[in-house]
Amino acid sequence: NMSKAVYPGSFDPVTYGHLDVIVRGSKSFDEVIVGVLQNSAKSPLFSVEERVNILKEATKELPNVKICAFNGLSVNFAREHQANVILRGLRAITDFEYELQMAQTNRVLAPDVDTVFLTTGLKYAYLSSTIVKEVASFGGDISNFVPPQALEAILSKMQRKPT
Ligand code: COD
Repeated sequence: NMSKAVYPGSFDPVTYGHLDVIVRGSKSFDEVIVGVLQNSAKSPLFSVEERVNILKEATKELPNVKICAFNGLSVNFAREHQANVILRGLRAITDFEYELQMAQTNRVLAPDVDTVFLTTGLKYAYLSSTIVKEVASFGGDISNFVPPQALEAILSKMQRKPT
């Protein structure tokens, strides 16, 4: 009986904080399926295909991690993949209310799917895709925040050459 978790998110783009959750999740579950949300209310910098490709490159050393795009509800995505766990990362108290509300809603929608939280490695706790994009937009160095594949993608999107 395989233990499978889905890890849904926007990943616009993936940061070292997300990767920390993916790597640790891949040690606790037989398989982790990262779900890249397509129908986001936020208008993303990267298309879903770009976000999927960046994640695929950044996780290619992890054999039990798969990357998929998804539409609609996270719980349906979990069920489609026969996963009974939704994996999420908790950075700080500010994440908690939103995450708790989502987990409780998902519990009602799908009582068979549980949400499991990993607390972030302190090294990456402050990171968010939004902050990374802001720093990059002003020409700041983001190489400590995102894996090389995401760095390259951001720089080419913003028409800047790596320094
Ligand atoms: N360290 C650790 N964890 C982190 C870090 C970090 N530095 N940065 C982000 N994370 C965690 C986040 O806390 C989150 O758990 C996950 O990584 C993904 O983060 P994001 O920001 O890329 O993704 P979100 O939060 O925008 O994803 C939202 C969903 C796509 C999961 C949500 O909108 C969703 O499920 N949508 C589908 C519709 C649905 O089912 N809605 C929920 C019903 S209540």
